[in-house]
Amino acid sequence: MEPIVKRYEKNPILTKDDVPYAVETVHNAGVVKYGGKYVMLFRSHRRNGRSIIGLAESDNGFDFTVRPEPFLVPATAGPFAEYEEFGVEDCRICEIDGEYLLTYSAYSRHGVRIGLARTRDFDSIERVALITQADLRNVVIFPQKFDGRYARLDRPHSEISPWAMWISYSPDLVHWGDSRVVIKPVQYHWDEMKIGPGATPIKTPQGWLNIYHGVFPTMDGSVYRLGVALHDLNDPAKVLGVGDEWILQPEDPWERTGYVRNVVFTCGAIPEDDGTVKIYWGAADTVMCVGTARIEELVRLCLDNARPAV
Ligand code: M1P
Repeated sequence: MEPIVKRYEKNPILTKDDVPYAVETVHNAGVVKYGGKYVMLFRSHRRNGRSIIGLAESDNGFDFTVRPEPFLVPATAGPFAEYEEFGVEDCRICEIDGEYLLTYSAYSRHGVRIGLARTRDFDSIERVALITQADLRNVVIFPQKFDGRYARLDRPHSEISPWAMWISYSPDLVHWGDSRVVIKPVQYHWDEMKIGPGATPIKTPQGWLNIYHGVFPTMDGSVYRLGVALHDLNDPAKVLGVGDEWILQPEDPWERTGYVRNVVFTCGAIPEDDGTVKIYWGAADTVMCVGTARIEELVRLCLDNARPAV
């Protein structure tokens, strides 16, 4: 049977050997199309174990060239510095009103929270606000406003309700609220331990396609896989379906071993005019990979074979 996600035959597409400065990993990249090119903001561990964000560009979405200097490194002055001390990670990119909004994990002795920055040209970058408290990761912003408000999927955690997906809204990108839970892990299911928003949601005629990660605990450690959910076009808090089956799991050697074994983790996907989507994923927190899927098929998975959302 044909896989849902067809892996690119030349994976991995980006490794530390492609980076012209010292890093140990290349993974968990947000991707967007800008100025006719694919722009990738990837995470790298430095040898002190802390992460920075680099930028790579491509004409075809497969062959990327890394810029000589990192794109986003922890702030050393100003209000962000205290919260980025341990590194910046897992950047997502959302284009809205001609602006590219970047949401990234900011790590510090106070925990992990989300920083929001913006750029119009991928040369200069402006930090806007820290938009969550600790400990909250994996924020993706919808590339459209709803009744004048920005909307985001995020991933809080509590002992009572572990690592579920929530939605929150904002009038100005700084103040967020009206939060509601939208999708929870399902017991003894491939995503039973935790789930988290992955790629920036993709608009389809049937709804917003949300490609997310789910984690299953085993005696051999956790396994990170990817799945899909569909949200209502006008009311993204309404989930139309969550696909029962994963769409991608660690299988290639570079997905099964590395900095963290058995991980496929997405922060970005690009819909194409031919009805396919390029899904980008970090493999074993070490290298970047890409594969293609048919958007219609991913939507059908959500609608025809759904598991409960909450
Ligand atoms: O090592 C796998 C992933 O673990 C964390 O993801 P999450 O908290 O969402 O499960 C993050 O550290 C992520 O960067 C990493 O890829």
